[in-house]
Amino acid sequence: MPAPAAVAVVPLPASIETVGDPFVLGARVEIHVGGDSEVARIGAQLAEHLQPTTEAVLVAGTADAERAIVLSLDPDEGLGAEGYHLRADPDRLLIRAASLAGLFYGVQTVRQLVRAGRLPGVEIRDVPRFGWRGMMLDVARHFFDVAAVCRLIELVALYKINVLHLHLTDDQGWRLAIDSRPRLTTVGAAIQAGGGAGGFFTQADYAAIVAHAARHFVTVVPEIDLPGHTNAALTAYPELACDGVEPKPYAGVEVGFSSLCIDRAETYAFVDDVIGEVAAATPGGFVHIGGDEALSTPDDDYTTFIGKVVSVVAGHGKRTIGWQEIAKAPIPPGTVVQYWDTRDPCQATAAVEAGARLILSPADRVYLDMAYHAQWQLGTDWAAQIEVRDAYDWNPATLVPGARESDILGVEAALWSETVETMADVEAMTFPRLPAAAEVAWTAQARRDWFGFRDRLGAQAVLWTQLQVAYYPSPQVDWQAL
Ligand code: TNX
Repeated sequence: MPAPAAVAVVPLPASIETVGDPFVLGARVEIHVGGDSEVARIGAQLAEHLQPTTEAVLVAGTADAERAIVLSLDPDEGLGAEGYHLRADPDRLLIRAASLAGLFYGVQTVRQLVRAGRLPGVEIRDVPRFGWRGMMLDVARHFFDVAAVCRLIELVALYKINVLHLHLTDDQGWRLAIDSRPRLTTVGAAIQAGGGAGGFFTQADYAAIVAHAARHFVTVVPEIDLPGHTNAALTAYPELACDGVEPKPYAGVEVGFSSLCIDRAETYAFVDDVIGEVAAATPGGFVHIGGDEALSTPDDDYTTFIGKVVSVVAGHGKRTIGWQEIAKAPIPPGTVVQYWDTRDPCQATAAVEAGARLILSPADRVYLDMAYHAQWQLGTDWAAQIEVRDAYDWNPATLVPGARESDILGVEAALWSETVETMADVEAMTFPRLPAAAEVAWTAQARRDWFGFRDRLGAQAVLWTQLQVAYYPSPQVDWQAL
């Protein structure tokens, strides 16, 4: 068994040096937060994480004290919009950043560094490779409630994930209440895959998720999947189907059989109402329109429809994201295309040529619904079996022919929920592969290697045990808590 990594931070920071003796927390420690109430809030989050081993007390201002933790916002610190500088000496633990996000990330690093009441003496300067470090959760096939989503936000924020993409609608269910179209959830949310009772978020629930995400520096990206994956919407409003026939609720897991009717004014009134409410409820800059697997929408109709929907999104003040298929339509520069189907990289190349930027979600690397191995009970393996090393060992810069580093917004791991029913299922599929994807997104390629990652990952089990995360103890890793 290899020696446990002394400084086991995931994702690996941009630079890290050992500088001397550790910072010992002791029974009581002060956290100095200056005068900014937002910094104080981040300090309070740190204090909470240090419980119950250390009583951490917040001190406004920057009084000089022995053995204090100091959080300080400094516009001149550099390291960009998300970077931070951390230094642990015997008498001081200093976190400085130009932004609140940077301070928050410094705190996440501290959570991973504290072992047995102390932090090793280190100096870290850290900055991410990509600005988009996402996790997608499908709440449509199986529904996950506010508490589950909030717990997931907390767990992924520890790995500096900054986007939560919610796949809110699909054939099996529509999961977000839309005031102007109430039947979407009074009718369209009744069931879920397998036929059990469904569920949905009220707008207040959604606001609670957005607020919880914001406290963890996570932006929520809502996805309304159009024009396919719409059986649930059609059960609620059959007039949106070309044949006008009300379909049955769908409890299976096939894709590609449903479509909105493309050349009806009513369809665009519907899209405008829905996107308008979703945009108004979402502070983030993006709305995801799906666009995937519209196999029963004729090609011409599909391109017409996507072009119109992109304008609708822009009309509500947001930028469009769509799955890679939207690159078949003329998309304006500035559109974001999410690459998933590695059998068809040309769509992503075409998207880049059209001036779009890419989010990389290669299904054979970061689809968290893929099984780990042949005996694994959950998930599927249409793209691959994905062990943690597979999720780690790839380079975003060489994935899509013709896409340069600057064409890539970042990386997003996606958890589809056809087979994933409980929070324990979510956690087993997400951990440890999400931290692998997070490091792919955060850490420069030249600094990454599997063996170093493996040892730092093994140390995360200490935290996961405390947090009662139902992770998959991959045999590729020596787990420290086992
Ligand atoms: C493909 S990826 C889908 C989803 C499925 C997933 C299952 C994508 C954009 N569409 O509808 O849930 O595969 O792995």
